[in-house]
Amino acid sequence: MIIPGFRSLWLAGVVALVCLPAVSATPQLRTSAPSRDSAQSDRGSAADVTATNRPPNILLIITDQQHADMMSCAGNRYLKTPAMDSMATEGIRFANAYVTNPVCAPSRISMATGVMAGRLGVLNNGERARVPSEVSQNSLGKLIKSAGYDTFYGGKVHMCPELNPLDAGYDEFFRDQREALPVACIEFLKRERERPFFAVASFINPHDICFAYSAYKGKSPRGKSSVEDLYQQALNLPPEQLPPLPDNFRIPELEPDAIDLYSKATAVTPAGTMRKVYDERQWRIYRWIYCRLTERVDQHIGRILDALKRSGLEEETLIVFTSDHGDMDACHRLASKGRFYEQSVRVPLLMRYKGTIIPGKVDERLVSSGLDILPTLCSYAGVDVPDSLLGNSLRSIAEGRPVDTWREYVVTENHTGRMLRSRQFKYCVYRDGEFRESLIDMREDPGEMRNLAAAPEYRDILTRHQRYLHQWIASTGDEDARSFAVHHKSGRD
Ligand SMILES: [Ca+2]
Repeated sequence: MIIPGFRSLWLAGVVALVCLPAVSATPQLRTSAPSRDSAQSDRGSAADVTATNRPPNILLIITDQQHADMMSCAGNRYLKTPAMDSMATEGIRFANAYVTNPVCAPSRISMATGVMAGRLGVLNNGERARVPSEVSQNSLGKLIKSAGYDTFYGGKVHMCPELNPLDAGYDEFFRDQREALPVACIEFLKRERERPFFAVASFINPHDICFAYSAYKGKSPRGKSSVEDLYQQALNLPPEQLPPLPDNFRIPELEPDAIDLYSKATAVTPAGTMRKVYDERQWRIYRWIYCRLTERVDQHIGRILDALKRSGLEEETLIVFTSDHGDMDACHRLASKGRFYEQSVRVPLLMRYKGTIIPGKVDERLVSSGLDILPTLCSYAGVDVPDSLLGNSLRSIAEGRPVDTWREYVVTENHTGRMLRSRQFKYCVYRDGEFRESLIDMREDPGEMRNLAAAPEYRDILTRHQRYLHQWIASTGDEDARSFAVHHKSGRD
């Protein structure tokens, strides 16, 4: 719902600014938003919209298949990502941002709607979403457009017809998702305009890592991928120039059966086959290629950031950066996505808005990229979101205001099962297999090597997490999960 009179208020503000003496039209006009007590209360913030407080431009940058640690600023020593690092240095990095589903279409549908894609009938790529009009009419592009923005969508979409950019609030749609995308995005954001802009730059890489197995097999990768060249380069490198194997390279004991059950031998990246046939060198080559592809997309992002700076728009533009899911990156001898392991479900999430968002902060709270990005952007645009949405705006946290309450857990879903991440533990339950549950102590075992689900001393913690999942099912209408969730037995806690 649009805040009544909102558009005319900020347009009036633009006029007022033009009429003010030059000395008044300086950045100090951008006042801090009023203090709020909880993240819930900064969903759609009418209070922020004053005649002198025009909402910022918004740039949402999305990469494809980049896990949270694929940035130098997250401590990765095997690649250099200066553009991403600059956003982290000048803004906030959410270190525990989880996708709602670790594959493309459902994750992106969530980001575009703020809704768990499973409730729209999509738990895996290839499933057709059923998007009711109350959801599509309140999707990200439409909401931000309703706040009076000029809107642009560039690059990868991969959602459903109802959310095709030109039908979902975007004035313009540019299809290229590689080298031409920064150029088109820069051309859009530099245009003279009276309204603020909202631009989405949705890059394909480092998703081309999907073709590494084709290169290994000597098959030509599809499309415009240059992974074959990278693979040949890597073959000629001395071993010390390849990243080492990850600390959690081993397959965990008591790994739930579903991990192998859902590995298709016919997939472009046949993770189950690679688990068996890749030797250690091949895994290190895989990691090297993944680093280079991530650096490539970082360069594209850097071009956009440079143009923003040169255009003098940096101070009035909010940037949010994330990815749709990660890649297993050789951890547990796995490639690709679709798992509930950290490398698959945890993604980068950076926000920069100079002068407003605290620079250099790292926040550890549990964030859901699919649920929280939409209310966050709407808060900055000054537009209300439907009360039914589960997500929280990240604005108060990003701006350093006290947040009294925050979620106890985030849930990631897919066709194989559910993952529930609490502050200390990660609980997973799968639909199929003899051995269907895992419980990991993420504080003690961040590499997810020890499944505690069958350990008697963790029985109460397991029960508590089973109960959390039942709470989630009841409160979100996740009837699919009810069919396979484990019924908790009475425990002490
Ligand atoms: Ca993807």
